[in-house]
Amino acid sequence: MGKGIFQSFPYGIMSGMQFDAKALRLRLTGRKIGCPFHYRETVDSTNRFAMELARGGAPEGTVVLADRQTAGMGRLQRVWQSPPGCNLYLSVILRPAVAPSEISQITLLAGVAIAEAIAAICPAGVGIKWPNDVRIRGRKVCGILAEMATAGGSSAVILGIGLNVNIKSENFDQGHRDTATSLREETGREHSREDVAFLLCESLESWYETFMHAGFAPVREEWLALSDMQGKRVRVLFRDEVQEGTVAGIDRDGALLLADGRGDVRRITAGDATIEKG
Ligand code: BT5
Repeated sequence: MGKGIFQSFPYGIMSGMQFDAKALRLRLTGRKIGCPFHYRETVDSTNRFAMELARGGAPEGTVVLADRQTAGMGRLQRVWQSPPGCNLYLSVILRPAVAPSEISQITLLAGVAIAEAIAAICPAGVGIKWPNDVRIRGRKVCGILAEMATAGGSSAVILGIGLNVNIKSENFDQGHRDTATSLREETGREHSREDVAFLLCESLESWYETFMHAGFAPVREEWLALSDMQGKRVRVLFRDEVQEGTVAGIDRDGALLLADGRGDVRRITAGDATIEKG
């Protein structure tokens, strides 16, 4: 076999295939999430791109999707590994009537919607870890980054989603190779990124409508059913502070509830949670 395709796209067999943005745009036409649809082969960050569109007045439901990001972002300036030809990097513009303090509800809503979409492809082992990870068998398959965009008198939530679809485990960066996974690794086969993206948009649309009509309560209920943290001992690190306890659920606003074993329950609104083994 000559060199070429596998050298320039080392991420999977279908990696040489271009993303069929035209076909996906057609399927999303007329839907609430995914119309309008913007595709770029390369961007620095779809969240940054979507933020610009939102400030320019782009409507709710606008989706930006890229084949590759050169500066994909996690929380707290962390890097989201975003190689070309294998995964999904997308951002959705939403304009819900929620206060900035309630933005975490959108992150949890997205977690539920994504977990359900992924479970349709990979039925076993899908779970959610507070606040923004969707995992399969305890490994991170998807990260979520919700940010607020304000311009003039109006505001928007930029919901960023990075989902590992066809990346092989050996191609993950060293720092998260042992904690990350992809749909391909979990199911033993490649998946059409266009199909997965469509499924995601559909599931997000359905949960967002539920949220707008019935509020956070149904999201919270489903989140608890999908969470793989309930009743487990966790450590939550935020800046230099560590909080430990047993997960007693999430509050009405999305805060994590940690029981300390002496009858006190603390509310945690931000941080990185590690589930203790055993
Ligand atoms: C997140 O941050 O999990 C949010 C990631 C959001 C990425 C999307 S992609 C589309 C949109 N545009 C953007 O620029 N961002 C959003 P956090 O919880 O801080 O997790 C970041 C950590 O996850 C990193 O420090 C690594 O340890 C690990 N990581 C990085 N890339 C990964 C990947 N592709 N798969 C699994 N883990 C990864």
